[in-house]
Order: sequence, then structure tokens, then C-alpha cells
Amino acid sequence: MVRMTGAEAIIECLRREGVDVIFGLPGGVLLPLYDAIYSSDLRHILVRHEQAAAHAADGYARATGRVGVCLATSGPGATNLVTGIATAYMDSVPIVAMTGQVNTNLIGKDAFQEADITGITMPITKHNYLIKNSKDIPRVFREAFYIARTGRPGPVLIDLPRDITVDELEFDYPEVNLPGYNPSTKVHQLQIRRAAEALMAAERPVIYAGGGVRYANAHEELFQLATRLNAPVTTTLMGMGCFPTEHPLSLGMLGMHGTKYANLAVQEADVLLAVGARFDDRVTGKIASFAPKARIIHIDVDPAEIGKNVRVDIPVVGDAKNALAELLKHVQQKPWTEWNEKILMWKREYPLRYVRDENVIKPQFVIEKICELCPDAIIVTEVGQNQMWAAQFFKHKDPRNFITSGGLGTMGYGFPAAIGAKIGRPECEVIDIAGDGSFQMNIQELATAVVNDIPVKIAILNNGVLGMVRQWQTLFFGRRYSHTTLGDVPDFVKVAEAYGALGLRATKPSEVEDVLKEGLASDRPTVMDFVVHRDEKVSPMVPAGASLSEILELDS
Ligand SMILES: Cc1ncc(C[n+]2csc(CCOP(=O)(O)OP(=O)(O)O)c2C)c(N)n1
Repeated sequence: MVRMTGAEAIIECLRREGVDVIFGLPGGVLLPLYDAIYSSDLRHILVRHEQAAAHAADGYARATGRVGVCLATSGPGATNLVTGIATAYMDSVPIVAMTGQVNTNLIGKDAFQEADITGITMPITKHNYLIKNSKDIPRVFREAFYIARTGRPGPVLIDLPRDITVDELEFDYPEVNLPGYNPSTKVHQLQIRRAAEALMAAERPVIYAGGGVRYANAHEELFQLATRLNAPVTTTLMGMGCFPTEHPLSLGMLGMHGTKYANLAVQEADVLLAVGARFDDRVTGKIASFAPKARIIHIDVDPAEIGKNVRVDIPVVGDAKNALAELLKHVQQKPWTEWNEKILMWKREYPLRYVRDENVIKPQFVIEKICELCPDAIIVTEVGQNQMWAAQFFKHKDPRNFITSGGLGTMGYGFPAAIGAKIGRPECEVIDIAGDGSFQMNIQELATAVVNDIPVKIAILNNGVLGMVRQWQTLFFGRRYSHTTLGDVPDFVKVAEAYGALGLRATKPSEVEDVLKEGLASDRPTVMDFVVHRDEKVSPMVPAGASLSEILELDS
């Protein structure tokens, strides 16, 4: 056993967990740890706001499938992480967030920059720790990484009082021993057989796949099952890319801004197989009339999800990859049926569409062009209309290439998450599709991208308004635009230039392709400002609380 300080032990734990980068910003109580970072070979990215550190760790995790790590000082540094931790929690993303804390003898005394961050983050972490003795560091770190990445993944926070980072310990990295934590891996064979029977007997099956498919790396099994059953597949926002949008069996996204044909199919289905999805209200609409004709099979690694929002006929608790692999042993090839033909007809009749215009840039057109020029890009989004258009009009085909804040819907997520994704997969083009409102929530990270030479691309669909909220005001509040107009400030090209990034702008449709080509060819962080019209709407739309059958088709 080697004797070392707590700070050195933390670095050693991170090294043993294979951590190659952390995102953070220092402060007083973290000085001993930052001093140890100084003499280590750990890569540290200095952000300009701790919220961005959490989102960057999250984007890194989603893009790579590994655990992302962030670090913030006590008090305000720690509380600045909260939105990022909640975002990761809602979307089941494995991150380990480290926070500085005041000395153990000052805890509870309202010491300078003290905040009870374990208390604050209790409901938004999978687990959290306050380390009170340096000798616990190795065990806690080992457990934290294990908990973050196993079962249903999620954020784990470790609070580090200053003195435990200075005190010495004998370093020993123990095995994980958590008798009370047993994430299920094996699936119940009887339930699998019941699910297989229901699917084989179904005349109008639909598979509804969520983010759990991505996290379990189950997209190949999903593809095999869908094609063997000839079952149409709809995905949630979190599941985009788990089934190729262009495939004849693909229904695209379902729910509030899903395709009309996905929603119609769910409403008509006689068996609905939900995999790694949680029946979110944006997906189900009015619960009482959701999938009214269907027997519901629900595969989920988290038993707490089963029956939480909808009645489930056949629950299967387990990892999506195992469960689908087991199901595949019990189902045989089924023919192409009238049901498949009906869906093709709906797809022809109600395609995703928008009204083209020669004079005004259509945001959907920008997305289509991005997809045409860069089909293998990692697409990250902000929140609002930009996010929905990116989900609808990009041809998704790779489960790790669409990164978006689905559950919490966090404006300001996309840009720092894109930085994390680019660091995790530097060989990929990473494009943040942004609204002008959301981008301004973490715009300061342009400095991080420029200083660290992280060439992410930002495509702003700049409508000068908080577009999604304004869309609701247009539809449901008599066009009373209360506080949703941002105006045409700032000049994003000048902001980009001020930070040392490349700034480009398109104001006419004819300029879109050139701007994209120049932006994508650039090897620097690049802001592309696409000036679009404020009245453009996301369509179709199921109003909040309405049934999935009540689909509005909106013209701009
Ligand atoms: C942090 C945060 N605050 C407020 C909201 C509520 N909200 C949802 S969408 C939206 C508008 C987003 O505007 P913008 O980023 O410009 O995107 P657009 O909808 O115009 O594409 C707002 C304010 C949110 N989701 N997140």
C-alpha cells in the first residue's frame, strides 16, 4: 500500500477508472486537489461556468458511453452544477460530479461558501456521498463509478471537504461490495415467453423504443426483432437513432411533435412493445386514451418504471439488450401484412413537411442541408423548436449521434454538451443545433472552445424569439406575446469573432449551403447564424394533455 494525500488518492482513483478528461472550475476549498491535478497527467478542461462542466461531462458520456466527470468548488460552484446534474438524472446519463466542501469541522456552521450539496442533490442523483475521512476515498470512488454506469445509469455526486483532500491515507483500491444494490441483468424467462407469444399473435404490433435501447447498446437486437416481426418502430426523442429513420419500418418520433403516422399507429396498435422508455407525458398525451387497443409489454431495467404511468400487461425487468436477445430466441419471421401497408399509406399521406420559400430561410431546410452535407455528424441540440426540427428533419441512424436534453428540457445544454462530445469523439463533426435563446444561456463557453481548440460547430436557427413558447402563445394564448421577444441582439458573428471563433451568417436561402460548407470546413469553433422567421412553427402538434389522436397540422 502506498501512502498519499487525499487529493493524490482522488487522482489515482480517476486514473484507475480510466478517466481521461474532467471538466471543472476551481475555488478555495479545491486548491489542494487542483494542486494535485497540476502535477498529474489528467486532462482538465477549464470551463467558464460550472453548469457547462456538468453538461460537458454529460455530452461526453452520451457520445462515448463512458462515465463523464465534472468538478466544482463548494457553495456557488456546487449549486451551479445542479441544473446539469438534474439534466443527466432525467435522461439516465452516467456522470460523476465532484464538489469541494468546507472543512469537516465547519460543516453545518454556515461557513464561507458552504452549501449542503448532498442534501440539495439527493432527489436528482442516483446516489451521493459526503466523504468525512480520507481513508474512504478509494471505496467511495470505486462505488460511485460502478453505480453511475450500471443498471439504469445516472449521476453520482461526491462531496469532498477540504481537509480530507489534505489528510494522508494508505491507498488500496477495494472491490465493490454493495449488498443492497443489485441491478437486474437476467430477465424472467416466463415473462419473455409471454411477451413473445403476444408479439407473435399480434396483428398490429408497434415497437416504441426509448433511450434505454441506446444505453444498453441494444439497437442491433432491436433491428433484428423489428425486421423479424415486420413490426413498425417509433422512437422517443431519447431513442432517436436507435432505429434508422429511413427504414421502411421506421415511424420516426412519437408524441407531442411526433409524426402523425407514429401517433396513429400507436393508437391503432393491438400490441405495443415499449423498450427502455418511460411513457413520458410528452409521449403519451392524455394517458387515459393512450394506445387504447393495445396490450402493453414493457421492458425496462428499472423496476420502478413499470406501471408508473400506464397499465402494463406484460412487464419484463431487465437490461434491454439481454431482454431483446432472449425475445429473439422465441420469435419467428412474420410476413409483411395489411398493417404494414396501412402504415406506408399513412406515411405517404401525412409526411413531415414544411412550406418552402425562396426568400426566407426555413429552419427545416437548414437541418436537411446539414444532414445532406454531414450525415455522420453528432447532432447536439438546445431546447425548443430547434430541438424538435433537429429530431424531425435529420435522418438519424446512429444511437450515439443524437444528443439532446429530453427529460429536463434544459436550454443552454447543447453547446457545452457538444464540447464534451467533441472531446470524447474528436474524429467526428459535432454540430450544436441551437436557438438564439438557448445559445445565450451558455454562450460564454465559446472561450472554452477557443482556448482549448475544440472545433465544435454551432448552427443557430435565429428567430429572435423564444420560439417554442411563442408558438404556444400563438396557438393557445391569442397571440399575446408576453416576454418571448428577444430581438436581434446580440450580433452572433461579432460575438464569435470577439471570442476568437469563426462567425458566419446567412440571411437568404441561397446562402445556406455556402455558409454550411464554409463552417463545416473550418477547423475552428464556428458559429453559423441562420436568420429565420419568428412565425415558423413545429408541426404536427398534439396539444398538451390531449389524446395522441388529436393531431394539429400547423402551417407557418
Ligand atoms: C433553462 C430553461 N428555461 C426556460 C425554458 C422554457 N422554454 C422551453 S423552450 C423555450 C424557448 C427556447 O428558445 P430558443 O432557444 O430561442 O429556441 P427556439 O424555440 O426559438 O428554437 C423556453 C424559454 C427551458 N426549457 N429551459
